[in-house]
Formats: sequence, C-alpha cells, structure tokens
Amino acid sequence: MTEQEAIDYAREKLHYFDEAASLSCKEIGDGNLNYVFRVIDDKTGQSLIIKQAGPVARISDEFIVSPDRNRIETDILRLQGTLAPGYVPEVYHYDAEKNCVVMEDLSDYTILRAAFLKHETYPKLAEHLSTFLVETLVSTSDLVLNHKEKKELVKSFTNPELCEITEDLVYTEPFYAHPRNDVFLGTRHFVEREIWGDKILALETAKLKFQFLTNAQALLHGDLHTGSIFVTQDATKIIDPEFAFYGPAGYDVGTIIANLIFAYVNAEHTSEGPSERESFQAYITTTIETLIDSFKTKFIQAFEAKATEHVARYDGFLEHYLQSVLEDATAVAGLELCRRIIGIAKVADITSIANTEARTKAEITCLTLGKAFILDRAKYQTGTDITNALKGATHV
Ligand code: SR1
Ligand code: MG
Repeated sequence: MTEQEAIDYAREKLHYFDEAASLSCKEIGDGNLNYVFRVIDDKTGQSLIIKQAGPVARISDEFIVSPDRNRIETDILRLQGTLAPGYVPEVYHYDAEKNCVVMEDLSDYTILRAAFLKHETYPKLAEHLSTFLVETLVSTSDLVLNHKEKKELVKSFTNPELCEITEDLVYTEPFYAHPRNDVFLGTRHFVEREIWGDKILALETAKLKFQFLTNAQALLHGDLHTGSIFVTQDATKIIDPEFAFYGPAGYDVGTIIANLIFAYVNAEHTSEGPSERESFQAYITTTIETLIDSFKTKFIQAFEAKATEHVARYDGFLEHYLQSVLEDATAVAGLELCRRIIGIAKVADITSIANTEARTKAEITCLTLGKAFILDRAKYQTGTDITNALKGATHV
C-alpha cells in the first residue's frame, strides 16, 4: 500500500470518516517488519492507523514472514482488550485480502523507548504493565482455562514464522559466530571470549531454547520491548503483538525487564549531569522492582480468584509455578540483553551512545548482566535481586 492507496482504502472500504473529510496520510512505521499508515482528516483531526504486513520483513527480505501475522495480531488485540481492558488499542477492522488491520490511532501517546531516550518518567508504568501481564498470562494458561479451550487457542495462535525469528535471533545466533550477527568493534573481543567462548553458557541457551519451543504455558505478546509500549502520564497501551503465541509465561516479563535495563544503561552514558542520571536511574530501578513485585502479588491474587484446575491448588504448587515463571523471566531478560548487543536487531538505547568508549562500556554492562541472568537465573526471585545486579554491573 502507498500513502495514497491508504487514503483511498480508508475512504472506500472503511466507514469511519465523513464523506467531506479532507484526508492525508503518512507512513510512520519504524519497526522491523510492517508498514504503518496514519490517515487523518485534516479538518476534524479524526484519525486511524492502518497496519499492513508484507510477505517479507521490512528490515531485510531475508526474513520471509507470513502475512497471517496480521490475523494473529488482530485476534490477540481483541482478546487482550477483553482480558485487560484499556491496555491495547481498539481494533476497527481486519482485512485478510489486503493483510491489514485498522485500529485506534494513539498519536496522543509517546513510544516508551523514545521517551526513555529523553529520560522522561512514567510513574504508573510498572502498575500498568504488571496488571497487563498478569491479566493476559494467567487467564490464558491451564491454571484458569478449560484445557480443551486452551488447546483451541494454542492452534489458533500457532505462529511458526514469527517464532522462528525469535528462535534464531534471540536464542541461537547471538551465542555463536553466526554471520548475521553485528558486533560493535569495541565489544568484539569481549563477545568472542565471554559469550562465544563459554560452553556452559551455550548449554544453558540450548536448554532455554527448548523451553521456548515446547512450553505452551500462556498466550504471550511475544515481543514486549519498549518500542511496543505507548505511554502518557496516566495510561499505557501495549501494541504490536504479532509475535503472539503460546509459550513460557516468563517471556514477556523478561523482555520488558531487559528493555528497562537498556534505558538505565543509556542514562549512565548520555545524561546531562549526575542529577539527571541519578533521578532517571532511580526511576528505572523502582519501576523494575515494582513491576516484578507487583507481578508476583497480582499473579497470586489472580490465581486465588480464577484458577479452575484442581491439582493447581495442591499445597506448594502455586509457589513452584510462580518461581519457575520468574526464573524464565530472568533468563529471557538475559537473552534479550545479549541478543540486542550481538545480534542483527539492535536497540536505540545503546546504538545512540555516540562515544565509542562509552558504547563499548554500555554493551559490556549489558552482556555481563545478560550472562549472569542466563547462568544464575534461579537466584533472581525479587525486584531488588535484579536491580542490585544491575547496579553492580553498571558501577564496576
Ligand atoms: C526480523 S525482525 C527483528 C526483530 O524485530 C522485532 O521487533 C523482534 O524483536 C525481532 O526479533
Ligand atoms: Mg514490533
């Protein structure tokens, strides 16, 4: 679709705008996969988003990805809208022929990664994210759902191509000298010695990959980084769930923790002075601690209120289940910290650090922490376990 075709589509196919509307359109996608058109009526300011999936990824035509991801995104946005009302954009329309989904425009919101690059803070974020995570993960798991209904959802959200991207880019390529990796020169020696040269680390990533491949525990967002979150001071919306599938419940929790850590590391090297740095980093550590600790509290509450599976209520089961979710979350945070440094898909929090020495230091911080999270994942069970490790790795 071109911008003009998006305008024509909005006018002819969608009954959203007035006939007299004066429509204009801009392609605003900045992700790795899709095209995103914002169509606006210049007279009234009324607007909507058309997100179109092509047959290959925008980042590179090496990635052939089924446009069915658009159907998956539509279905999960609708489901999440009922499980966690107010936390996702409203879907207006899905078109299986054009492979596009039409949804609420969130132009009043800011993408969290962009806001974090300016060291802006959002005090309600941790409460919002922990609610969203618990509501979407617990309610789609075997703890709550009838197991046949859950298996129907597993079928419907089978997402092999997008999962393959994660299997390759998160769990595999960063941990050996794969040609698609893109290692910053200053960091290369550290990567060769501490990551690619560590057989114990390789073994742990293999175990985690098989956990990702086989543990259909809950319906995940699948790519919950700070570029998939829109914020205002009062509200949070989670977008872009095209990687959704049934996987380990800790996956989304771990991805967001790692991306909060990238923001913290960015502030270490780009703040205007100590007071900006300290206050932003204190905000990030509080956000990580509240996110994890509220996730645990809300998880237990949701379990008590909603669990239907008889054996899940045996003494000790909930503690066992939650502990393994947190262990997975820590491991995934570790994988995400490593893959965004070593692999093809980077994060601006790190690549925008202009000074070579500072960027190298930032990358080594992320890799050191990532490796510890993978190897010692069972040790991190509270928010402060994570933030103490973060402070330790940053201030060496
Ligand atoms: C080919 S897609 C690369 C990355 O972008 C997406 O947002 C996912 O994080 C994926 O790993
Ligand atoms: Mg995305």
